[in-house]
This record gives sequence, structure tokens and C-alpha cells, in this order.
Amino acid sequence: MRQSGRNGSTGDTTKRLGIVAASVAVALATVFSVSSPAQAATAVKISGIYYNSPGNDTRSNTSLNAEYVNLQNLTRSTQVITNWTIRDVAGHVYKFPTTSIPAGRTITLRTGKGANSTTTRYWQQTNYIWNNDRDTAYLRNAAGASVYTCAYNSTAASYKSC
Ligand SMILES: [Ca+2]
Repeated sequence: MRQSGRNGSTGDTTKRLGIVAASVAVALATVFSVSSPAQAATAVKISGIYYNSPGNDTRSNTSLNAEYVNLQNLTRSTQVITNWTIRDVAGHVYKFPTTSIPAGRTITLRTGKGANSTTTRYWQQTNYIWNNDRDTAYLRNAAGASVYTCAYNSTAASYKSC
């Protein structure tokens, strides 16, 4: 009768290889986690929110349009943001119509009514979107994936740079 090799060297080698593989996996995981900030780089960001328009909140169209969000293209090429959305904590959603932002440029989304131009979009609202004390702006791409988020929590300022 032959003896089984359960205590033989083959099993030990397998264990050792397993430990080596695990070490390599940990090393790779470390490398990738270190490089993740670069992967998180975005082409378009929310660069700022003017959430407390000047003067009293009279809901005049002028006052509504003094409340706005800026999106900036951080790249050297045109970025298409058609069907991208901006939303607040309360669940108001704006969807960009056919829109592109030239390299390095900014587009402004104003709360009130107006005629869209290449540099300005209008949400066409009759009430304010951005709370004067605290809120969060969420930018999502056409697939609904989060692109950028900007939160503020201060009545000491009217504008949040993101
Ligand atoms: Ca406001």
C-alpha cells in the first residue's frame, strides 16, 4: 500500500505559493489605492455655486437668475454634457439640453427664466433652488453616474467655490 502524500512536500509548497500570491495581491492593492486620486480626476466639475442672490429673496426673475451654478471644463478639449443633470438635496433636477463646453471654459446654469445661450443655461424656475444656508449640488453624466458633488453649509457667504 502506498501512503497518501498529505504530509508530503507538495502540500507545503502549495501553501507557500498561496502566501506569496496573497502578498502580491496586497502589494497590488496598495499600489492601486495610492493611484486612485488620479483615477478620480474629472473632465467637468462644479466650480462654484452662487446660492444666496444679492438682496431680499423677492423671487423676481433678476433675483432668481442671480442664483446660479458654474460648471467648468478642466480639459483641453470640448466636453459634451448633453443629458447630464444637476440636482439639489430636495430633489430638483435640471437636465442639460444639447450642450458642450469648450476647452477650459465655464457654463452657467441660472435658476430663473431666460433664453439659453452658449455660455448660459436657464432652469426656468419661479422659485429658488439653492438654499441660502446649506445644500449640495450633484452633477451626474448622461448615464446617471456621479461626476462631481459640491456641498456648502454657511450663511456667512453667498458663494461656494468648489
Ligand atoms: Ca438661494
